[in-house]
Amino acid sequence: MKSLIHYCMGMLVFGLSAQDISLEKGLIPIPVSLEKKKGEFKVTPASIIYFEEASLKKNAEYLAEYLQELTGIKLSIQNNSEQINQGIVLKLSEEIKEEEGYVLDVTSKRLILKAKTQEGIFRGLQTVFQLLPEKLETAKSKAIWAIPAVHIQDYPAYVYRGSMLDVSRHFFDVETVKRYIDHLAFYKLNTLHLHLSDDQGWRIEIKSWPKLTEIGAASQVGEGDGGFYTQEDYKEIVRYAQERFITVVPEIDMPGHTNAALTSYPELNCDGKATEAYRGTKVGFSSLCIDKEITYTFVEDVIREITAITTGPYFHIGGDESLSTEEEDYITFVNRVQKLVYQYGKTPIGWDEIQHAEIKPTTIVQFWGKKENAIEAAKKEAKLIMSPSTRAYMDMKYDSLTKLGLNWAGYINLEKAYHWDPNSFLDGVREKDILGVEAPLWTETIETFKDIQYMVFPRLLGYAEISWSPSARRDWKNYQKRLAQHYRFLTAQQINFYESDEVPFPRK
Ligand code: TNX
Repeated sequence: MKSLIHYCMGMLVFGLSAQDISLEKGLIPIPVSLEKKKGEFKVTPASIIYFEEASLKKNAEYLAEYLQELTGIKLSIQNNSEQINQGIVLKLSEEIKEEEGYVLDVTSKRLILKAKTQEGIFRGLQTVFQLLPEKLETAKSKAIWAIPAVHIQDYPAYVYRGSMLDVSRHFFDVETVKRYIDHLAFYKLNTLHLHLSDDQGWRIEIKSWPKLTEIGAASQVGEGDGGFYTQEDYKEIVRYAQERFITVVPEIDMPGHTNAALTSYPELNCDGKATEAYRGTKVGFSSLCIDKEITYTFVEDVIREITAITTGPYFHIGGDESLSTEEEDYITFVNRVQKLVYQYGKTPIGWDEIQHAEIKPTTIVQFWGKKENAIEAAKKEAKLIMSPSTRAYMDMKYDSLTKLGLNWAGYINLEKAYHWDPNSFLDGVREKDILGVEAPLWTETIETFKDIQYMVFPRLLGYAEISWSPSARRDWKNYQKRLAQHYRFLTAQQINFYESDEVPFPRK
């Protein structure tokens, strides 16, 4: 009897999956290659998740927890190094050459996910999640979750695939940042850049300079009390991100965008007087005092304390819009700070203006505004992160009707956000100059997680695809359709997203 019920349910699920999951259409980012096969693999409460090496235990648990969260049913996991011909198998394999690459083989008997690294397995699991129906049957007696039979080979186009969250203009607590990290993970992004300081607020505890958070964290744009991360909070964010193979890039923006520090410590100002807290949205009015030695003691302390609790290889020094710093002073400052970052064992990243200084070929330049800066940086052999404000700024309004956001870089609808190629975006910047792509979310107008989601979804999916999928696989028309299919995940996850008319979303 039971097997009859299973059989009927199976038919039902199969019937659903046949029209619901037209494979490629729902997958974002689109895989490098995908071959549909006959049949489907049925996950049931009795399915076992086998992992062949102990190092894959976390990935096996992650898969089990993901399913448990959706269904309440926990599959068992098992370390087993023998050849397994049934069930779900996670396996490290030398055959796969790309660090984050994976191969997924689904037949009616077995789902096997192979990768060179744990990271690759984690990326592949996101594909598995997107192949599952968005709503899973949760009654234990009926639970069968079907995954269509398929052979997928996949790896990323760029090693750096990120998003920036500005926690300075408005502060977002640890829980919110974790939810943001979950969103990034689902789309195979691997970097979270946190903009931790700006004129409006200093957001990370520095033990040797306690007033930065006693005074400098109390403000934000408009109303509200601001806030900050203790070093323990920050470590928790780094740990949570790391579990998802996401690197946190901390940014301390300097020498401009430093009013919060200048309010906290009078001695950092050239005239020795503390500035007033700032809750507006103007840019370019503040500067650390370039000629004072204490400035460099301060910067070194900050770099030392933050790098000590940052596991990733980068430290972002900002360097944008230092409009009240003389050019010569700016260069002196960036040269010194660049050296400090290397001294503490990290690779510096800076906004594109830093190319005016004597940057090393290993220093990374984040292009946002001036193409001449990007071209010069490439000439100096520095690698670029592509974040063109006219395409990749998620704080830009979608169109004139968008309530949140700004429009100084223009409106960015979904097509504009998706339909560009980093490798040919700037004459003079070639593929080999590019480390990756990052989509920043500045938060002058963004106050809540719902606001974040509205500006990010669905544009973020486009950036994820640009940074993961090869350009030959990217196509706006096909993407529109897949995005419409993907609607099922956006709604199932209760994401507050922008229902653009550019996409044939199913109407409720
Ligand atoms: C420019 S882009 C800035 C930020 C603002 C943003 C608003 C860049 C490196 N600096 O300070 O928040 O515009 O869109």
